[in-house]
Amino acid sequence: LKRTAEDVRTTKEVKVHWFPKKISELDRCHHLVTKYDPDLDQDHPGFTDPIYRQRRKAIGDLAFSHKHGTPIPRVDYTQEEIATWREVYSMLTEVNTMHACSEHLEAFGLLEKHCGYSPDNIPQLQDVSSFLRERTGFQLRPVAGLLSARDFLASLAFRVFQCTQYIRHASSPMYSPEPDCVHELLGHVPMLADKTFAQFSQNIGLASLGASDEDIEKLSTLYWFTVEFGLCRQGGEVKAYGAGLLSSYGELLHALSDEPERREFDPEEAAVQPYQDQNYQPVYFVSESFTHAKEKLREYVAGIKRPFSVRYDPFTESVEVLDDP
Ligand code: TIH
Ligand code: FE2
Repeated sequence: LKRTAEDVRTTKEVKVHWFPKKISELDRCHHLVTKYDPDLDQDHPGFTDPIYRQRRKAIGDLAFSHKHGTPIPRVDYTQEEIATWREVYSMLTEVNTMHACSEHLEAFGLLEKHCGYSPDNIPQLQDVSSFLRERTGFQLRPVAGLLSARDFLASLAFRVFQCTQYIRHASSPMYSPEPDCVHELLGHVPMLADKTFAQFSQNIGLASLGASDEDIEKLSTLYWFTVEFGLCRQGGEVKAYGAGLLSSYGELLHALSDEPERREFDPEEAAVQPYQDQNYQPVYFVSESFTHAKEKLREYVAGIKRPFSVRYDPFTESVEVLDDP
């Protein structure tokens, strides 16, 4: 286990991994995982496209120099980027109308009305962030690529969603192995506008602060099978609420077909289920409702051992650390 000089020491003299205590400390939570970087991954659809790689770098640099509390820079998207967006947008709005959960569809209508969601426009993160803040207190912050699980989950504790700003390669509009603005804006953002879902997301984040590497792995797997690939039951039908489904037309149809296995959501089980991150999932978990999923998550989280507890104070946007007696 890696220890740094900044690891905190609780009064019980147990060393705990460093974690942010106030929202501005998220400026330090930007460690990227490079496995899908178009510069390094030969299978990335943009690997052999120097113009794409250059563009990615320019947009990524905006994120690297971002500081909490400053406006998210606006990106002037090219015609080619808008064409990719348009293609996915038209396909997704069609299939999502049939298969997305009601919370997603409701928020999507509002985003079209207030945030510039349309086939011909890639919405700006700053506008979307302001919208979410009014709805659920969530805000966006730009990130240059796939983040480490620890940093990503930590930001959720503060109702901050780290959000990529570049778009997938034009040759692969229907599926991307890594997050991009299509995935964030069409998959995650509508769900983050729902109060119960926002609380569910923050709870996973709070549970992750200072957690052991093993628990981080379990929480990110749990996140994977809910926030990314979760299904739920509504009006006697199975609907999608996971962002990885709502942003990928190909995987959404796969998830609802006879091919994969669908199981009742149980956090103990989902936390240790092996997952697939290069291709479609072989297993999905179905929840009764978000309220139900949130209750189950609460029970699961209560079983995680930490020598302290945390409480979020929305007035100071900081985490209070309480030593357990
Ligand atoms: N596969 C998703 C898409 O094509 O939109 C993107 C991701 C989901 C989960 C991680 S990246
Ligand atoms: Fe995601």
